[in-house]
Amino acid sequence: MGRPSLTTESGLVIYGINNIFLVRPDVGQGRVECRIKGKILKESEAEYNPLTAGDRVEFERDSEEMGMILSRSPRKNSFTRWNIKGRMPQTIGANIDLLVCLASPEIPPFRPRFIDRVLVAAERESIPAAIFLNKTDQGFTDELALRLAVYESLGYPVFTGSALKEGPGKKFMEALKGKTTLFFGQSGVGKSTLVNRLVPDAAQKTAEVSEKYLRGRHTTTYSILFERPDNSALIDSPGVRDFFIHDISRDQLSHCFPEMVPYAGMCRFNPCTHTHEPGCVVREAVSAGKIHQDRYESYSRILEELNIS
Ligand SMILES: Nc1nc2c(ncn2[C@@H]2O[C@H](COP(=O)(O)OP(=O)(O)OP(=O)(O)O)[C@@H](O)[C@H]2O)c(=O)[nH]1
Ligand SMILES: [Mg+2]
Ligand SMILES: [Zn+2]
Repeated sequence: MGRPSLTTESGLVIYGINNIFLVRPDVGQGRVECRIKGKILKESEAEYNPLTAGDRVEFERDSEEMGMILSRSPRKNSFTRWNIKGRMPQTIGANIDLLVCLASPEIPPFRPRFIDRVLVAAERESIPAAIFLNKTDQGFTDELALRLAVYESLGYPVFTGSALKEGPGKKFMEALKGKTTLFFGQSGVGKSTLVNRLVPDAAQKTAEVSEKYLRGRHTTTYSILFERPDNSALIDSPGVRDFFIHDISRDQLSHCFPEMVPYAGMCRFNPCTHTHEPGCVVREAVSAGKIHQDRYESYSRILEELNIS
């Protein structure tokens, strides 16, 4: 058994922790544990974590199971979370075909404001987004149904189900086919439970939501990709408590609200922040009930934050 020759291979990043990256080679079986050759990738010099689940890389092996990453292939897109007011960016998935924002009705509580932020971030990256309301066994009120209908009317598919009890349903499974889907959401909404349901040998850790605070326990700590036999892949990601919108300009923000897009450039002032300016067609649309008040409220709050940061 000699040392394998140094040929360049390509592969898919399954996860990265502490600068060790697990790569699934495109050709052949198994997994290769890789480090980055020369410690820094030129494609990612300014980034907090250079590689994440879903990235495609070129690597060379120094043994059957160990190797060195030479480069990162250009990304179609990537999804980054900025917690603590934009001070700690973390890329949690790359080359995503669908972002599913998971939510739950009660434990943890349903937070449309949080969902709106995630949708804005997805729009910004042009990543198609959908909502999965999990834990329907914990209750499903008419009010919640109405709130979800708003998202559906905006073109975001809405799925409901229970990862733990009856499963996610056929419609959801159809939507995942052939795609790389990122599961994202507050801690404790059931992302890992859903992954375990859909990938029988995933064995992702799950943990009960704190009864006292109705918050999850941040059980998943790094993004990890699972491939399914139907040519789809799922990325489980670490849950967050808050989600901040960061590197987006104030003018750009309304482009990330699909219901505001038809009014682009129609206000008396241009640019218009759609907050106080006279002759603002967006605010007229809110008053006329064409834009949902609550979505407008999310817009205003994010804009306010962008002013401060
Ligand atoms: N009743 C009910 N409980 C669920 C359902 N799905 C998940 N849970 C429970 O919710 C808790 C949190 O689930 P996890 O899968 O760990 O949540 P997560 O979103 O991965 O959380 P983080 O990894 O912290 O982001 C666990 O106790 C699960 O058993 C469901 O459909 N119904
Ligand atoms: Mg989890
Ligand atoms: Zn306006």
